[in-house]
Formats: sequence, C-alpha cells, structure tokens
Amino acid sequence: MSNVRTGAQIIWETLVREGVKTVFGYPGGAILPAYDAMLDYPVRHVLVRHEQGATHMADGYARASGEVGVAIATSGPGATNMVTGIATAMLDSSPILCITGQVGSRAIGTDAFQETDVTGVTLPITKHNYLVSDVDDIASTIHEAMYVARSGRPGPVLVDITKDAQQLSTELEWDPSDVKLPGYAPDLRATEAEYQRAADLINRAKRPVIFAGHGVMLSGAMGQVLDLAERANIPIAMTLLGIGGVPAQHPLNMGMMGMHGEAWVNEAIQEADLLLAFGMRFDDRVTGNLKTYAPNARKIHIDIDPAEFNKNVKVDVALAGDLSMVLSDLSPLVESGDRTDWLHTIHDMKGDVAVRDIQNLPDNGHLYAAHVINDIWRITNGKAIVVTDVGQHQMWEAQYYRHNEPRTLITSGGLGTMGFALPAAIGAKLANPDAEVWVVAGDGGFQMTMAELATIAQENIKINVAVINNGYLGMVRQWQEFFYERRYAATPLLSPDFAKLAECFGLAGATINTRADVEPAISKARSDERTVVMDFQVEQEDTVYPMVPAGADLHKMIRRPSLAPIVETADDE
Ligand SMILES: Cc1cc2nc3c(=O)[nH]c(=O)nc-3n(C[C@H](O)[C@H](O)[C@H](O)COP(=O)(O)OP(=O)(O)OC[C@H]3O[C@@H](n4cnc5c(N)ncnc54)[C@H](O)[C@@H]3O)c2cc1C
Ligand SMILES: Cc1ncc(C[n+]2csc(CCOP(=O)(O)OP(=O)(O)O)c2C)c(N)n1
Ligand SMILES: [Mg+2]
Repeated sequence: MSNVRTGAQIIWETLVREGVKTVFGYPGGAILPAYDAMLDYPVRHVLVRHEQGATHMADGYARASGEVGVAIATSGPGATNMVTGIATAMLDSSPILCITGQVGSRAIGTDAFQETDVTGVTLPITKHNYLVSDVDDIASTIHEAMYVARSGRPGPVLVDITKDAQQLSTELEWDPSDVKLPGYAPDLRATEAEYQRAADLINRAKRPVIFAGHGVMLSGAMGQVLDLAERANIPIAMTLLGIGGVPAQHPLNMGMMGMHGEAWVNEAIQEADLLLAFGMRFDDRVTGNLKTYAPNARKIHIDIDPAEFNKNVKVDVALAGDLSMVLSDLSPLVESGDRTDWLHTIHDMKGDVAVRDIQNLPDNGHLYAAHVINDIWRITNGKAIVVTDVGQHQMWEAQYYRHNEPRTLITSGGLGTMGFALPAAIGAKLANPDAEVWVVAGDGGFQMTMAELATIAQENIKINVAVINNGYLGMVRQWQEFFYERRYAATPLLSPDFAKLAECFGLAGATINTRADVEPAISKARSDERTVVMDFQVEQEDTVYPMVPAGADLHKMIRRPSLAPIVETADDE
C-alpha cells in the first residue's frame, strides 16, 4: 500500500499510532478536512456542546488514566473556547493535546474568516505550542507534542494546523523513536552530595512532616512515599491535588493542609522542624502568610521542575527529578526512626476534630452538604472517582470523602475553574468505563457547562451527578460573609429545576431536601442505568471551616463557632 496520505489522514494515523482511542471535539470549517478523514480511523469521537467541554473532558481523561487526553476544534471561536480548559490543565500539570484547525497558510495575517492567532493566545498557558503549515511536519509534530505533553512535568500542548496542510498529500514518514529536543531535559538528576544532605536532615529531624503533592501520583511514587513514611515514622499531609496519593485511612496520613485543610495539620506544619515537600509547589492556598510559614522547619523540596525551587518558599535542599527516581536513591540513606513523641503531639492536636465535624449533629431538619458528601462516601465505599467543581462543595468533598486510591479525586485546583466537573467527569468515565464516577458540583458551576448533559445523552454515558444546591455562589458568599459585612452582591442564584432539566435531556432527575432522603436517592441513582442528576437542596448559608483567610498566618484559622445550631436557612429568617 502506498504511503501517500493527506495531512488530514496523517493527523489520525499518528494519533492512532500514539495509542489515542478517544478524542473530544467540535467541527468547523478550518478543521473540516481532518473531520472528513476521521471516519476512516478507529477513533471514538465525542461530540461536545462547547469546546471548553472538550478540553475539560480531555483533562478528566488524562487525570483518570495518566495518559494524554486529546481535544480537537476549529479555528477562531472554536480555538478560543478552549482557552479556559488549556489554562486549567496548565495550572494543574495535566497532559492534554489540543489540535486546532487554522485558516489556509496564505490567508494567515489577513483577518481571514475565523482567523485567530491561537498559538499567540495560548503561548503563556501551554507547555508548548506549534503552528504547522507544511504537511510534511504534521506527523513529527504530533509525535513530539504527545511526548512534550506527558514527559517531565506534564502539561497542555496545542498543535494548530492550517487547512492547506491538512488538504495536501505527502509520503507518511513515521519515526516512533524517542524525541530529542534541544534545551528540553525532563530527566534531571541531583548530585550525591545533595542526597546526603537531604538524608542527614531527615535522620536528625524530630518533628518532620511529609507533604504529598500531585507529583506523587504523576510519578507513580505512592508506594515509595508510604514506605519511607512508615520506616522513618513521619506523618504525611496532602495538598488538595495530592489527595488519593496516600490512603486516607493510613494512620500516618493526617489529611489536607492549607486554607481549608484540617486545623491540626496546619498546626503540625507550624511546629515542624522539617518539611519534605514531594511533588508540590507551595501554592498560596497551602502556605498562607509566607513570612510566618513553618518558621522552625528546614525544608527539602523534590520536584521535577526546578523552576519550582525557591519560587514561593526558600528551601534548604532541592532535589530535581522524577519523585519516584529520587526516592529510589534517597530512601536507602534514610534511617528508620522512632518519632513517638511527635506522633503523640499530633494525635493530641487532633482532639478538636469535632469542632469542624458536623456529622455528630442530630437531624435537626436541616440538610448539610457535608451529610450528602459523607453519605456518597459511605455508600460508594470510598471507591468512586469523584470529579468536583469549584467552590464550597469542592472543599467539603475534600474534607468528607475519604479517598484511598490514586486518581479518584479529580478537581481543578490551581485555576479553580467553575464548570470543570461535568465535562471532566465524562472524560474520566470514558478513560475508566468500569469505574463508578460521581460529579459533585455547585448550583453555580453546574450551570456553566450543563449543556454537556446532551453529550452524556448522545454518547449514552452513565455517571451520577450531585448538585449541591445552596442557592448561592457559596464560596464567594462566604468571603462576603467574613470580609464584606455580609453584603451579598451578585451571589444569590436562581436555578432551574435540575431534576426536570435532566429529564429534558432524556436523563433521570431527583430532588432531595431532607437528610432521610439522601441515602435512598444515592442508592437509587447508582442502580439506574441512566445518568441521574440529583438536586440536593442544602443549607443555604453554611460555611466551610476551618478557613485561613487569604494571606493570614497558617495557624490563625477561623473555626466553626459552635456545633449547634450551625446557621439558620434563609427561609428561617
Ligand atoms: C476554592 C479552592 C480552595 C483551595 N484550598 C486548598 C487548600 O486548602 N489546600 C490545598 O492544598 N489546596 C487548596 N486548593 C488548591 C490549590 O490552589 C493548588 O491547586 C494545590 O495546592 C496544588 O497542589 P500541588 O502543589 O500538590 O499540585 P500541582 O499544582 O499540580 O503541582 C504539582 C507539582 O509536582 C511537580 N511534579 C509533577 N510531576 C512530577 C514528578 N513526576 N516528580 C516530581 N514532581 C513532579 C510539578 O512540577 C509541580 O511542582 C484550593 C483550590 C480552590 C479552587
Ligand atoms: C469560571 C469561574 N468564574 C468565577 C469563579 C469565582 N468563584 C469561585 S467559587 C465561586 C462560587 C461557586 O458557586 P457554586 O458553583 O454554587 O458552588 P458553592 O460554592 O456554592 O458550593 C465563584 C463564583 C471561578 N472560580 N471560576
Ligand atoms: Mg452554590
């Protein structure tokens, strides 16, 4: 068979050779040649309802599977609709490939119909991007783009391909060998002396804490982290994106750190004499006031991206490289240690867990989001993949759903993109067809991308959707409550009847407003073959505790004032 192919065919042929089985996209003029060729290749195309959805689906696919997720769109508005999803993937180091059509190469720069300089627009929010105007460059560029997306610190890559490059033909030359790029060295190694310094600090430390970040899962170092922690008796704190990297039930796992982390975790960090930061980037949600952050602690930072070293927090030892590789070299130098005193101190700090824990509240007729999420956790045995949106419900999910497996919490941490959950869950489900997938979204964020319910219906996808409906843009309302004298500017939110809405799409819906109805609704949804949208009408002015106000000292948290009553509903007033 001749090796001559059109550029459009080469796009699919290279994607198939790269192992891509599913793409998320939306057609249009400049990508039409590629769409025409697609029909002849074994690729499942998921027609989205908005290109932002395609990028979040690719992102959800990548986060659930560890493989590169692929999204495709046309030029101009198709490409610009992808911007939010690309930035979301960039901030959370998620490997996605976005392919966009571009106007013909001769028309570039003429303000041609649907022309946008999308490589210019996405330059700061991609790990790398390419404009391809020569059919001979398509195969090698896609091969390189896939490599760049998944290697080193993963991230989004965009390949913009002109319409004429898609239409012209050439001899397909496929070179599957490793990509070598000048100036790009994803495989870094620290020196032996640096390893020894790190080991000495660990062996001498009396009050160390391991920070398990997103990099633990990205590098597949879960077992090694636990092994080190157990041998040296070091407690572990997780970032939001590190959740799942260490089993929630493990006795050394204290829980989440930071703005809405567990109070005792933040207190332990402030008292620690050594922090071992594993694949995390000291986000401002994690550190609070940098001037008073972990004042007594030496710091060891292991990260694949040296640009993260000393960016926010000055560290004593920085070990560059893939966490799993670094730990293979470091762990043999670490002595087993008995840190009973430190572990007891932390255990005592845990004493006031009930201050935040509203599980103990008797059923007082109020439905709290925490109850809904705790019930989802209990009934799914903690085994579901939960994809959250952004806001209060996201934090309650992190607090009340206890994840024991990696890649089972999928959430937009760095960009905090509302509208992420529903499309990302579609991607996660297609990456893991046998998994039970749940969306936990707010009434605000759900309305940003709920058109993707039509995608769910068309593709016959089964997920469970819990809308935590508090009638507010709750997280912003919470800031207004604390810092703007309860002046609720533009946060009260009217919503459609979500259950009826689901039915309009041919899906199932349910409305739940009492605590007793939560469990039966969850169980019924799980046994329904259709996607079910559950409208949980919860306490309207409930608040996420504890909270470190932005920029405040990490240990100066706002705590839940008392156990009962928590807050009156708007209806009670
Ligand atoms: C409303 C809201 C509230 C939030 N509150 C909190 C909070 O209370 N606590 C909290 O923790 N977060 C919170 N966040 C999330 C926060 O903004 C950050 O997204 C999060 O802290 C980042 O976690 P991370 O550093 O582990 O992951 P990432 O930002 O994904 O960073 C991963 C790091 O790992 C490195 N890495 C990647 N691959 C490897 C590898 N193979 N080997 C070694 N290193 C690798 C990367 O270079 C990077 O430095 C909140 C977000 C929102 C939207
Ligand atoms: C696209 C986008 N716009 C605005 C924001 C700012 N924001 C953060 S949380 C939030 C409120 C979310 O409300 P809802 O989805 O109802 O969730 P809740 O906090 O009530 O659980 C807003 C507006 C954002 N994160 N993303
Ligand atoms: Mg809300």
